[in-house]
Amino acid sequence: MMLKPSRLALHEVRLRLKEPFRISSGESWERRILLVELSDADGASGWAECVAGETPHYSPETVDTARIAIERWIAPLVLGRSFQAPSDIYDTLAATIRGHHMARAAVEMAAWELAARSRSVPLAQLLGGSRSTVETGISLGLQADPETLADLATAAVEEGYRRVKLKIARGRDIAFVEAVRTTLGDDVALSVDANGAYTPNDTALLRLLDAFALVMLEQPLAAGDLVRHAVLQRVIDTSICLDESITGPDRAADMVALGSGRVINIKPGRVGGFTAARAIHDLAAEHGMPVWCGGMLESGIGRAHNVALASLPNFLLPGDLSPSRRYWERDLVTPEWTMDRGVVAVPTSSGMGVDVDTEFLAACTESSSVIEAGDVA
Ligand code: OSB
Ligand code: MG
Repeated sequence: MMLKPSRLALHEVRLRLKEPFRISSGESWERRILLVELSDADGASGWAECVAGETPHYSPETVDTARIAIERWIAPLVLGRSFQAPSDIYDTLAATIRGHHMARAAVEMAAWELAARSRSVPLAQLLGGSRSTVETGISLGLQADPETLADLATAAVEEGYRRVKLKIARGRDIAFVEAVRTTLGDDVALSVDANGAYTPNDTALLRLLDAFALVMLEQPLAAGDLVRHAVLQRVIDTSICLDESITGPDRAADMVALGSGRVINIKPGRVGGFTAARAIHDLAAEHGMPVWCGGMLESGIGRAHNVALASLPNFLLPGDLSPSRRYWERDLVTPEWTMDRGVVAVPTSSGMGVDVDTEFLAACTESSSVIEAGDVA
């Protein structure tokens, strides 16, 4: 079945998180969320969420750069053309545009959703998913003191989360992790995420984390530091997981070749979309390397895409897939995402499995623009 996108609508939505979320590289509260609605001439449409942030703290891309990239360079390559499959859109964009992975991913993932809806199959099935539920972990932001963090971690375990991830930063590391491990006991799966806060000079400090039986240490060094991560992995016991470093299948292959870590956090929106996410998943599986699905404080639209991807077989560790009510007073989709005893159900209805609440979306929309095939011919 051919894919022929003819119209792309961008909706920028403002949605305030229930509380600020702090990581080592910055804080997020008032989210600006860029949504892509891709339609074909038959009137079918697919949705996706761009995971670029408001500021270039996590990655060089932002909501503003993504909008420019989509309007000027990506939409003209996609609208009015025919593609055999969504992966052809990935190939076209990858061959023509350097960088802008998050902007490219938003359009590619909307094409996957459009393809799933057109064929009346669940997105998870189209992607090759094999599970009906996905285990969920929580990512806890930086807190002022270890006791507050330990209380939040305790509450998360009581809610049913299958893994607790703590954000760490310079000066908010060892004592914080120790307090949480002591409070939770040894049976809870615990991990930490530094978002690139450290350098090789911190190796002695990072080795102290080996005492806490962590499932993994996520992104201790900067995104470009694949070689330095490999050196670090040789001298610490804790498995390194890479997030920011893995911008596509090429970087995943480099990680495997260099030994820069043992686990990959796959966020489809970071790696250029589902085609790349699946390639990384397959490569990791070939090397016996577990992967899991991270989050980017998405609305229920981005979450739907993450849940669909996380249903693939080598997603062996719980994902950062908290339910809607953890982040939002009201989500942009119906039904909202829920978690039952630490698992999220993979939708079985067509497409991403949830519907955009168009009335609420309109109420939250700051600006929209539409690009049609004719505009770019
Ligand atoms: O590093 O995984 C990260 C949020 C924003 C930017 C980067 C990260 C995160 C999270 C939150 O950890 C995950 C979520 O619950 O969406
Ligand atoms: Mg991370």
